[in-house]
Amino acid sequence: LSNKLERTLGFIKPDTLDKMGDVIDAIYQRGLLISRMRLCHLGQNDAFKFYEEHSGKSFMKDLINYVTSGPVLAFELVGESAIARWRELIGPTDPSKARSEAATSLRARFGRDVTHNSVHGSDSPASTAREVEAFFPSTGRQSLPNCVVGSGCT
Ligand code: DGI
Repeated sequence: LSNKLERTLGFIKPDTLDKMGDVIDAIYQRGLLISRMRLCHLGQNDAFKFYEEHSGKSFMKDLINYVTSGPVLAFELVGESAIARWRELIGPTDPSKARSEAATSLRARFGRDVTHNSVHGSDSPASTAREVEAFFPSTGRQSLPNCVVGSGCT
């Protein structure tokens, strides 16, 4: 590992957990490493807080229903330019756009539509910091209190 490491936060959305192996393989092939991982079933409040920048948008309800429909597999990735590399690997938000512009991306391969787009990735250092803290809270801080799968794991 070089010393110019960056981290980012990603997760596999509920309907794509059966592609966990393919996603992990793509992460490895892209030269990124998984430093922390957690299976977590988000509650409505957790999901709303995570996506609060989109509150009021027309797609918010569908988004919350989707990401709370089952467990997500969240991970912290490390590597050089990890944020940009992971965003590139996941592809455009809309899988149909991904299929025409980035056919090998994860959203092109596994996304169904713009709501059900299979994976998440932080888009900036600021969102990375906030999102890593949401899934992997610092000692003593309670986060995602409604997370019912994987809570209490060490
Ligand atoms: O960073 P992204 O996940 O690529 O996109 P984002 O942060 O702008 O939006 C978060 C999620 O919200 C995205 O993964 C899917 C959903 N979303 C965004 N824009 C639309 C949308 N869903 C629908 N149905 N329509 C949209 O225009």
